[in-house]
Amino acid sequence: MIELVFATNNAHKLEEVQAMVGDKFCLKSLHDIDCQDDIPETGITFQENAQQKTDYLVNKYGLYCFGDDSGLEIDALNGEPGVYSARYSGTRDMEQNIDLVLEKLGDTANRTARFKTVISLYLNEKQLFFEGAIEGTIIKERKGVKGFGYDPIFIPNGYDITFAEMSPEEKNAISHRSIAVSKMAEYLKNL
Ligand code: ITT
Repeated sequence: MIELVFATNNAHKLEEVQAMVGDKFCLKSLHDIDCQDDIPETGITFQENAQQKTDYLVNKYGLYCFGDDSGLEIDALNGEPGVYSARYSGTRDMEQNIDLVLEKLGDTANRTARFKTVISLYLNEKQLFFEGAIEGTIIKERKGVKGFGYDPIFIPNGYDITFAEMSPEEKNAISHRSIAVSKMAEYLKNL
């Protein structure tokens, strides 16, 4: 088995990705390798932030690893909140972050947006990136209570319900994160 560190402390994410990459790889979390550092995320693109995570682990521990960064890009806001998705309003409070998005959009007719994930993988002395995106629109009021983040205001194209109205299975089948993870899993399986 090849050990691969996933730059996350989210046990749920780790379990989900482990199931997708199969038993050729044994995934470890930051907790598993005793890394309690606050890994910098200062890039201006998802790719830069994802790579900062793997660069950090490679430099400090010399381990094979991957890390991801995600967020919401709204066209009428020039791609914001983008890499600032988690703290758009200056806090991590998602009520305030969503309020700010809705306030900035106001009655704007152009409400197209996408969720994006970029994964950086460092394995066998190679640096690779995998990207996933899902297009949709931002509605004017929150709908649904499932999921997290901006899910209550995002309707993916081809659907008439928000991510927050979908079951986790339904969302995971089409989400930006699962698209990026599937691409990485496909690459790892064919190694
Ligand atoms: P880690 O970096 O510690 O994993 P994070 O909260 O920064 O946690 P992400 O980089 O995956 O997580 O995403 C950044 C923000 O983008 C996240 O806090 C949400 O506000 C938003 N976001 C990402 N994926 C989302 C999704 O599937 N649904 C709703 N919002 C999402």
